[in-house]
Amino acid sequence: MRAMSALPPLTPEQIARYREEGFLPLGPVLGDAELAALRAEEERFRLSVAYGGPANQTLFVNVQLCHRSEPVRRFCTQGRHVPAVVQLLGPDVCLTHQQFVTKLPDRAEQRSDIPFHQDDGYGRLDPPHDLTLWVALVDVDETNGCLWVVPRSHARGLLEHGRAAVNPLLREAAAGADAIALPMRAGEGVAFTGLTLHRSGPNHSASPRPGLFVRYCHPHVKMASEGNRPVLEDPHSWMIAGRA
Ligand SMILES: O=C(O)CCC(=O)C(=O)O
Repeated sequence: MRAMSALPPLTPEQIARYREEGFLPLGPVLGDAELAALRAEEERFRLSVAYGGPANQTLFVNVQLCHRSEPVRRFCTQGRHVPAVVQLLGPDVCLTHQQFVTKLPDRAEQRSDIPFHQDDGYGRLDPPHDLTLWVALVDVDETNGCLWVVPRSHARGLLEHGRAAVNPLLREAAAGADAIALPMRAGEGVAFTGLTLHRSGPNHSASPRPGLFVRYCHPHVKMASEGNRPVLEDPHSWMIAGRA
């Protein structure tokens, strides 16, 4: 049984690695009880929403859940990763987006593939002063759709995104060949910048692959994809450290 304990503060080397590589594995960010609660919440939301997609849809995304889920709210605002987020992004930090992303088994197909993109290629923040935490809610590897990242890609700035070939609802940016897979154990998290190219492959296992995506930003950024609205005017934005 894994209990919750504070993450040790990030070392200067870890912080430098995040700045250079554009991502940083944080190790376990969930205890067993929290992991079970978040897995139950993921299933509750996925099963309660009438998705309008095709009958054979395998990619499910449920967004902005803090006001509907105490376990999600507690994790996003007080999780053991929060001090690390403050070290990497702070001292002033705002929560701006959360979502469960689940890939049901794709059999031999690619339907739940999420092509390479930057998070700023979807919801652009200006300036791009943001960080995503992605948490595995089951063990993930290349078979069931783990994350892939392109180290140092954040240094290329915001890239052009087009409609994804595999799914017209998704966007895609050209990536190059130097991506690395990030296999993770259930409950582990990885932090990456909003400009870090990443993707996740299809789920070729026999079980669902749920993940939790949480995006933080500086409280003064503007939501460039939404008419330059200040992020704190969005009802889903919450201060979690420092001040606005
Ligand atoms: O959960 C995943 O597989 C990846 C999600 C992702 O990359 C995103 O939502 O930007």
